[in-house]
Amino acid sequence: MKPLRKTIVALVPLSFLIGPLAADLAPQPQVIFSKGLQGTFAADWQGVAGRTYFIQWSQDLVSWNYAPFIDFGDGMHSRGIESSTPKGFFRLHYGEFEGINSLDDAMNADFDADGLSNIFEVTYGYDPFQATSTIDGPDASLDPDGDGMTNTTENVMALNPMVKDNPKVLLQVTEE
Ligand SMILES: [Ca+2]
Ligand SMILES: [Ca+2]
Ligand SMILES: [Ca+2]
Repeated sequence: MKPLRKTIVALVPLSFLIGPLAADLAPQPQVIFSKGLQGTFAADWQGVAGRTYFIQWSQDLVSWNYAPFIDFGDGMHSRGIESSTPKGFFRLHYGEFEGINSLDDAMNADFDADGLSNIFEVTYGYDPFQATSTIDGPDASLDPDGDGMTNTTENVMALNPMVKDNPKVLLQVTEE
């Protein structure tokens, strides 16, 4: 019989507040993190009406990344998180924001006003609360796939900024 995986995962059920109304917020029920099969984890928590939720993960408790989804509102929220690393920390990041009344609002909003929607940022590894969240420069002006279209353009055109899917490049004609 094979020994159990030596993977050690520290689950940090931290919750913390963001947003201007933090002082007046209702208590946030604790997140239940549980270990699933094959390096997956489940996060379950009771939502509070009007609240926007993110999950962050970290390998060192210093640098935090956003999981690629956003949740909103009351009811039970359940998310499976895949982890390819031997050790990970997770925490819930939430807040209540003016004008955010639905999941669509939360996904389409641009909390850091950098020109990229929240859902675009968390999907592609940027921080929705920082305009410059990597050492490479402002999130909006980066072009990680090198197709000549900045993240702003990829976001507006609903393209994948990590794949060279720029139709202009595909149809490029060289004049002689
Ligand atoms: Ca943004
Ligand atoms: Ca950003
Ligand atoms: Ca690009």
